[in-house]
Amino acid sequence: MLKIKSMGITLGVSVSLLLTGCGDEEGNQDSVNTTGENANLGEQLDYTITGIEPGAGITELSHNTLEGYGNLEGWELLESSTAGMLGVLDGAIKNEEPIIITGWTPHWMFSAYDLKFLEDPKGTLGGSENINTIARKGLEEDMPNAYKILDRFYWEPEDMETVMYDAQEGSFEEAAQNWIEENPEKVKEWTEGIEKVEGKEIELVSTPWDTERASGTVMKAILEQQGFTVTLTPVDPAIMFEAIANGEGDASVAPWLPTTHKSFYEKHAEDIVDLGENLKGTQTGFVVPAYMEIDSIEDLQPKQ
Ligand code: PBE
Repeated sequence: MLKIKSMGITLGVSVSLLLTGCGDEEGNQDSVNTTGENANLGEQLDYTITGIEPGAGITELSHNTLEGYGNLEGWELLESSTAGMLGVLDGAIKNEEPIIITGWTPHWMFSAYDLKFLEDPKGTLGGSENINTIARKGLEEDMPNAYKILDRFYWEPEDMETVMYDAQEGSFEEAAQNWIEENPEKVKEWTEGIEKVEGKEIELVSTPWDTERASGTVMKAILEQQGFTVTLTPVDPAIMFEAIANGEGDASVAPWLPTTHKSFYEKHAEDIVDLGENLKGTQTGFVVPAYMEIDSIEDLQPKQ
């Protein structure tokens, strides 16, 4: 059993914590869509980027961004939770107020709202990225059948989105099962010719965001169909890499690379096996509602 289980993760920091950071913006709403928007945008936002969990890769990248851009002098990142960030985003959009969040795709926020990524000329938040599969050293020898499936696993952002959106209505387990039933040819590509096992235990380690709940749950169901007994444990990215590196976990389909999880990856690169991409075309960055005039991080003004 995984020791990391007990460490858990906190996703539930309250929205009120976020709200205190957002200050009173009411008096400033009129100026949102005027030409001088960028000049007082910082003031309206209390020089705050609305972030997510402290342990997320995007949180580290955001801190690097605040340090890397001279014009972000005096700006702060408000760390909280994904649910809290989404609550604040929803409130801002309902009132057509400005907001800057740390966002990513695939995520339903991009279908629920009209959003845009701010340009990031310094590239500190990364451009288009991928999600990779990693395994512990020795997994190939110990569990060749599982290893082959993990190695072959590759799908498109649309597949992941289908599972994520479907799970909004029910559970990730049901959504994964539906996707598997509707995509027999893909599942066959990953499992064809691979011998089944009887109850062999495998520990998948993942992160708690919907993208990885989707991929992790699909992989769990596929390995179960092949006869494995599968544990899927969501933890912070740093702990996920550590667990694979020290052999407590067997594999993960959750690393966002080359940028979002770069620092964790580099720390453990020698002690993990990288099986390459399982999905191409993710993105993380600073995200704003499309009604905001601002287009680039460089156009934000430093705190006076
Ligand atoms: N995310 C979603 C995660 C990886 C998947 C971008 C919030 C992160 O920042 O670590």
